[in-house]
Amino acid sequence: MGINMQGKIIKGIAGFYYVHAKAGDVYECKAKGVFRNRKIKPLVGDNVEIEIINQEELKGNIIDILPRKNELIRPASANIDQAMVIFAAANPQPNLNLLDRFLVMMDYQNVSTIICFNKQDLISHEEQEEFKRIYADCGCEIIFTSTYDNSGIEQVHEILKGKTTVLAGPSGVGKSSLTNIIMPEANMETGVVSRIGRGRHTTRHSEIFYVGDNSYIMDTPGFTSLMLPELETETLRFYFPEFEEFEGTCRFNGCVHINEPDCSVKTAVSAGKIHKMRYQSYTTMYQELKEQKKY
Ligand SMILES: Nc1nc2c(ncn2[C@@H]2O[C@H](COP(=O)(O)OP(=O)(O)OP(=O)(O)O)[C@@H](O)[C@H]2O)c(=O)[nH]1
Ligand SMILES: [Mg+2]
Ligand SMILES: [Zn+2]
Repeated sequence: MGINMQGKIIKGIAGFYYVHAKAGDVYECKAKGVFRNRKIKPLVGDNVEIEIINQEELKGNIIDILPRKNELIRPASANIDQAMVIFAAANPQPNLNLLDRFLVMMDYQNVSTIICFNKQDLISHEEQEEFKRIYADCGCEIIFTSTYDNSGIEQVHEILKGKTTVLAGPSGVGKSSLTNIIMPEANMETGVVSRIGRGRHTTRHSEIFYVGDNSYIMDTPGFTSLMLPELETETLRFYFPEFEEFEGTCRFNGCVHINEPDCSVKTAVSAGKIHKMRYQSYTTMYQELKEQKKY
């Protein structure tokens, strides 16, 4: 029998799992059949026990998965402390509805999220202030970065400290560029934004990097769309912290703030107390959930 070791799965490609062992080596591992029988699939981020088959070639078998702190469906991962969702402030123009979906998705999975608008160098002060206004009461911290002039990078380091953070966002927004700055050794391929706004050296699998100080980041492939979690239409509103202070003050009990008369949320939107972009995202998602329910 070989030697056993503990480590963390940093990526999984084509049936192989790459396990970063405590001593620093990365072992190429297969998962033993036991997992398949027990219907458990190892996830990126899992802390595992491996049995070393070949120390020279750094090959091993995963023989146990240690208890998970949590498990995310999207992006598939385990033991995640927080997410940083990255959108470009411009080029490509941010799809805020997609961003809002991500916030719902993460909140649903009980993971707190930091919103990062990268490519700050491309926008004016006024445009930046508008993003701040939109997300002022969404319950997430919001930061602005540029990998071109390094603005906001100190703040990113601060946020990552001691945590495992998923970096997620659409393609071409600078996730890999940020990963490179935070951790130059990662040497991720970054892409030129093509006509359709997709990075050429697009990231194809999730990978975790140790960035020192007990901190890990997970670079993930860009997404272009996001399914909403299976929510009841009546509960969607609780994923918008902006609505909270008005909850219970509408004319109707259980008002979902869509078509009801004397709705204090709608009044707050008209008065500019709730940003209309956020409310618009809400109504779009609400309609979508309603459509889904019909089938
Ligand atoms: N202007 C500007 N461009 C940036 C910035 N950060 C990254 N870029 C450029 O944006 C393009 C895409 O960057 P990537 O880091 O590959 O983006 P990504 O999010 O990893 O993309 P995927 O891997 O496809 O998901 C590259 O051409 C970068 O040079 C920034 O702060 N400002
Ligand atoms: Mg990338
Ligand atoms: Zn209402």
